[in-house]
Amino acid sequence: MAIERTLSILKPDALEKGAIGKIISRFEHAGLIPIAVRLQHLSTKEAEGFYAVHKDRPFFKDLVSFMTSGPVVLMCLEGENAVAKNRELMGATDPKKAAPGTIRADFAKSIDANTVHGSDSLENAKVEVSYFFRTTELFSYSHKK
Ligand code: IDP
Ligand code: MG
Repeated sequence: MAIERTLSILKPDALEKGAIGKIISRFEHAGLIPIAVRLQHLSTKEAEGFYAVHKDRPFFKDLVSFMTSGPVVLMCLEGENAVAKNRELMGATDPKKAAPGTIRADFAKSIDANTVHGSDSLENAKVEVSYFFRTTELFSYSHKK
């Protein structure tokens, strides 16, 4: 398996629940290392641009409105198989369908407010990480045993 980088976003509901630390702790325990972390309140333009692939979906407006309703935590996670591992920890998009023990099963209350975003492929991860971070803002390091 290769070392990959993926984009993680803790959505506004994660911050409102006071769950930043708990969620990041799950990533760290799984060997997904935050190599860039930033709190940001997305503008409508930024959220629309980020979710441009969904622009024709019926939920697009609600998604943008939710993602701009409060600050988010933007993170680049690095580790073995990071893209798939992050998706596994997140659980299914609809928290009602998310496997027990996943972040969405434990924290999310609806498909709109589903607590976390994670890139869905290595290709998209590269695009999404560079949407929010310059390469000079990524600081690689390892966990020592
Ligand atoms: P993902 O976040 O699990 O990758 P996507 O299909 O990429 O799911 O959708 C992006 C986001 O759009 C979801 O996280 C969710 O917040 C929202 N979304 C997706 N499908 C629906 C829906 O059917 N109704 C309302 N919101 C949705
Ligand atoms: Mg997605």
